Amino acid sequence: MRRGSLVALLGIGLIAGGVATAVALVPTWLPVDASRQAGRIDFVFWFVIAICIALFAIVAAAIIYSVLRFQARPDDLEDGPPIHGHTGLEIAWTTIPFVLVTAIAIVSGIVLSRNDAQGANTLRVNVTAQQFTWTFSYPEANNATSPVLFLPEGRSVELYMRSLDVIHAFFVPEFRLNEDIVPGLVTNIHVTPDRVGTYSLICNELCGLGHSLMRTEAVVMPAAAFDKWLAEQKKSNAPTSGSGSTGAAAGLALFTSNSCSSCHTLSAAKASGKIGPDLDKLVSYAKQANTPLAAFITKSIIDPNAYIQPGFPKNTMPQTFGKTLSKSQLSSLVSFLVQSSKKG
Ligand code: HEC
Ligand SMILES: [Cu+2]
Repeated sequence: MRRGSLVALLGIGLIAGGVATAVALVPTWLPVDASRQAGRIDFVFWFVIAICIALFAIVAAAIIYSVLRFQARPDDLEDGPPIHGHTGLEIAWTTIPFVLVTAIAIVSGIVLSRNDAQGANTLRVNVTAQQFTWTFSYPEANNATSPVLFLPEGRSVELYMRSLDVIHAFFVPEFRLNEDIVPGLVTNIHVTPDRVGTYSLICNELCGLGHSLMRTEAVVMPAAAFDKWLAEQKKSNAPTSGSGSTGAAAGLALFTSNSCSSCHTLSAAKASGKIGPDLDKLVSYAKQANTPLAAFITKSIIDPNAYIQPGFPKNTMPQTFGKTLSKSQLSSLVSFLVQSSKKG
């Protein structure tokens, strides 16, 4: 090959590689990373991207150079010279990809096993996913529950995840972690948060009409603040303190934490969901169904398909509240709805 051709090939390759590198580096493609796992995942990601950019530069150089250099003149009707392969080239283009893919596999394997390695003093959190809400429960705090995932900075956390109905998936982009939650299985995921902040926690598996509403937050707190929070939860959830608070305030909290507000309108809860009936009109719905108000509400929560409000879809309201709400939670939710709908 002539020297000029080599310089041209190299020049085209450098320009193509430079453009690809700029596209990879200049826009901020990824959210901040907020866990030790995220840093490692990003390393694999950039490792693969770097390989891709190099390959792209080589291929682009060969193609662009060939298109320019080996064009046939309009009056050139000759066949091209017969070529019978090139053993050296074939060995090269088999060996190089083999080495690259093996390198990616090794790097990924190391990262995955490091990401799963728990530190000392792992915090366990039980995660319950259901259409269309998240519940996080802390065994270290007498199983206190929270609709938001609170986590300590710098401590190993193992999440044990269950689904009460269909397949969901746990995803926090800033942690770069995603895991399916499958009915009948307990799946788990390990995370060591390392940046204080509030990140969105998303269901990442289409799970029904309310899927896009199945979001909450992962809040990473400084370790001391988290320990304080956990101790408070532990105290207020102590087995001796009875079945928890009841009454309107508790009902309102349950209404929000069970994501009733994402589907229903209710002025007492400042909710404006449109997927289910307007619960400010419960009094007239109960009359229509010919059932006393409290009994109508209770039945509608534990067995939503027993009576379908005309004009609204069946099998959309979660069928699981009868299982997930305790008796006292159900009764405070019902009395809250009775009170607020009588006002409305
Ligand atoms: C994914 C959306 C969704 C969620 C979440 C949801 N509902 Fe519903 N709800 C509906 C739909 C749709 C209906 C109408 C169909 C039916 O009657 O089952 C309904 C019906 C009802 C009814 C009966 C109203 C009537 O006129 O028939 C009550 C009461 C009710 N929901 C209360 C609640 C409460 C309390 C919660 C939270 C614990 C809740 N819903 C959560 C969608 C939802
Ligand atoms: Cu989901």
